[in-house]
Amino acid sequence: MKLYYHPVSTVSRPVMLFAAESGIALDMQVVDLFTGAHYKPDFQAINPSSQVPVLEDGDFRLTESSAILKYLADKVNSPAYPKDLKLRARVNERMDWFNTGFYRDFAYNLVYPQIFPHLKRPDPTVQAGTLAFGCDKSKGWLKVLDESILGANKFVCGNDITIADYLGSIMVLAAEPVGCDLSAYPNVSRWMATMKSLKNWQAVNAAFYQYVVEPNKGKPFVTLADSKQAVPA
Ligand SMILES: N[C@@H](CCC(=O)N[C@@H](CS)C(=O)NCC(=O)O)C(=O)O
Repeated sequence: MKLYYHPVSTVSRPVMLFAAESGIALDMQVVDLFTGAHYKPDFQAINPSSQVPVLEDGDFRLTESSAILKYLADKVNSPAYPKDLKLRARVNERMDWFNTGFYRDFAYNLVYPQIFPHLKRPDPTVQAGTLAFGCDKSKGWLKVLDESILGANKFVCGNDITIADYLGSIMVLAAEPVGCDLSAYPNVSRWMATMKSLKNWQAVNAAFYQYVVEPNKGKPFVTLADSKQAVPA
């Protein structure tokens, strides 16, 4: 199987991490988002949405990180995507929660407009409003993650790791380039420490640290601390 990816991409890395941890061999094909390779006709023929990741399994092509994780897990019969109807529904629920709730507000309304020039709003008032909105919404999502989703559980669907943990933890890692402190969320911090101890975590996230976290160190950013909402009790 072939994976079109970029090593910095937030939605490529969960697939890379899950594949590495599960011993799934993938033919890795970089699509250089930094030089606009995803807008070239040869890649648009593969994914008209001009995005990574894309999985190819023979003549079957699949986009969307969440769908790719589910496909790969089923392909190797992984316990990280349980077969039981209700356990599986819970994994799907958590993945949708990260993808359509947390990630949208945390990454696209708080972190990315500050570190990726093409996602910065051209009008300073709009930029400030976007960040303030993203900040407040993110605090709400993190409170839910900390208290209701994780609580005393080791992972987001209970005490066994699932593909929802691979997806969600890489999304939460987006906190690091802007220096968002997660210590107000002890269960999130504990879960992230567990995920960071995975054998392949460092290798999979090395380019993200090199090209995104390190160059932004020491710069002034709006962080969760700037939210108008009080820190959750
Ligand atoms: N919903 C898609 C999102 C894919 C996505 O946003 N990929 C980013 C990399 S993190 C990308 O390819 N961006 C290039 C662009 O949109 O210009 C997924 O989960 O796979």
